[in-house]
Amino acid sequence: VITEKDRPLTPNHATIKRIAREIAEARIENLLIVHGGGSFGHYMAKKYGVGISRVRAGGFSRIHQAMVALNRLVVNALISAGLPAIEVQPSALITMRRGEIVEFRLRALRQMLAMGLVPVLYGDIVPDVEDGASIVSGDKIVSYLARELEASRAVICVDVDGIYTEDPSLNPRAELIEEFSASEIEAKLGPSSRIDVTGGMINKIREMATIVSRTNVLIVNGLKEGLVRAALLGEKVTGTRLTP
Ligand code: IP8
Repeated sequence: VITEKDRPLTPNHATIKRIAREIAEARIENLLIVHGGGSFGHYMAKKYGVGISRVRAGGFSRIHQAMVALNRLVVNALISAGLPAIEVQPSALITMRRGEIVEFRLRALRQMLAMGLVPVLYGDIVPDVEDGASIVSGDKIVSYLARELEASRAVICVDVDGIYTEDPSLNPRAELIEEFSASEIEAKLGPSSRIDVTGGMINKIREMATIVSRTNVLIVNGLKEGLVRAALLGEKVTGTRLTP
């Protein structure tokens, strides 16, 4: 949503600005934002190695720096929209083992939330005690934080209307599923069509499936004006509600 995914290192400035405004208008308390890699992180991860193990330090640095560049655009847009947003660097807080989070230092984050700040995290490349480095997806960060911080709601913003019966960019007859039971994932979902080193829609749902029992998860189209705002406000919107 926030980048042109087929064009390397190309942000979608207008959309970033509009979504920042919508988030600010919803006036949510205890808000935390996580964004993905788009044509910044995924492009660089592909360039320097996918499923990275023992990645060269130079690649680690460049993949991270691409994410910092994208994050800066997001944070600046949020601040311009009036939110007290602050970048929080995942690679400084998270340690993984074989691609799973084994440590996530949360103290500063909890304190920021208590002070009314809006932390903005992102998918990142992080140290991995087995593999040297791993990519942590924004989705994994969302599910981890939703669990630890006991989030009541997660609004997931994507470039389609929600979960479909098939990939809508490949099959125009794909139908939107308004309520999707997380237990049906493996039977119903196929892979994404575009570059996504962390697994596209199916991995997004797999991650969210781990939190649906206590967190309301709603997937909406961030490219359509007003949906993010409405979803944050708890209004009824077109999208997919995830159920246990
Ligand atoms: O788009 C991936 O984050 P995602 C971040 O949330 C990198 O999967 C560095 C590829």
